Amino acid sequence: MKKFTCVDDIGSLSQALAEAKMIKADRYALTDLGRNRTLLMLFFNSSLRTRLSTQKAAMNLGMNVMVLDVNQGAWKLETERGVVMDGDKAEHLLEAIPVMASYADIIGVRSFAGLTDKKADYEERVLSQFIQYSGRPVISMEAATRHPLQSFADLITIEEYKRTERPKVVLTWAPHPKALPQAVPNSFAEWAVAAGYELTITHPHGYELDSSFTAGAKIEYDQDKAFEGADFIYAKNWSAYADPNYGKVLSTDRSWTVDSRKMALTNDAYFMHCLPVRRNMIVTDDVIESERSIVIPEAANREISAQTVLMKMLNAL
Ligand code: AN0
Ligand code: CP
Repeated sequence: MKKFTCVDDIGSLSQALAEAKMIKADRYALTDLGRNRTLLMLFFNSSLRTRLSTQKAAMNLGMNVMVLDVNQGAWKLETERGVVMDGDKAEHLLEAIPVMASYADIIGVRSFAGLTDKKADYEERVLSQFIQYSGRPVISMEAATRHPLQSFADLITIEEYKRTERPKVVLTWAPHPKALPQAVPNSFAEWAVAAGYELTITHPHGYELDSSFTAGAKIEYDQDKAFEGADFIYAKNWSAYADPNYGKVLSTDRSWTVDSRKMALTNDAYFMHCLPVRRNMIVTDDVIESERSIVIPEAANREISAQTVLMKMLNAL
């Protein structure tokens, strides 16, 4: 595997899920595979889970790990070509990428959508430069349009908890005070459809996602109706995708917050969220603390999804 950016990059999804299960059964079975191999993790944005779980996964495989927070301690990097660099950016990606690649065997990159230039975001201008110029396998640790390590962990979790072959999974928008990217919902929709789940997406009018990610899902604007009979509720906020409101917060309507009344409409559904979550905006305290909440095992599976991806990349070096 030369890059891990979307569901297609993983190859056979059922095989990858089987490999993940094997890794979870014994995550220290391959401690020699990554010997003398170095993972460089590069963060343009904050992280708790991705940073720790990916580092842990690499250590489980015997890799060396280097972590760099770009823009905090390292030189600020210019990412656009042709800019006269007379501002605060001291170095260009076009020099920084090959330099960093010379120290690493695999590179992980986190670079969120800027949410101002839709074209630049949806062209994945930062991630694609790493793929093009590093000469190394590249892992998306959440890029502008997708968060594949999260979606893979979400599927590992659903496979562990599902009670029917084809569960009804509901991706629900929920309110948040700040503008967030569409990467997590885009990616979750793409992976859930690829897994063959019955996927319903519910959100207020104006929050339609890019249809290339939601093909195969049912869109239901009535949140209560969407929740009926659900086996899994996957909550997430995102900002508007559709023009002219790209990247904007159109609503903070707390009638969309996931609460116990809504959970009671479901088929005793499990509650999922990628975290970090804002309590009593996205979900009420009682729902996230209930025995149906699986947000902690979901986050724990980030180690497993990362280790599966790293194993595949190491095997292909
Ligand atoms: C980010 C997002 O919504 O994409 C990261 C989620 C994993 N969330 C926040 O910035 C709060
Ligand atoms: N879910 C997730 O990616 O969390 P972090 O932003 O903390 O890495």
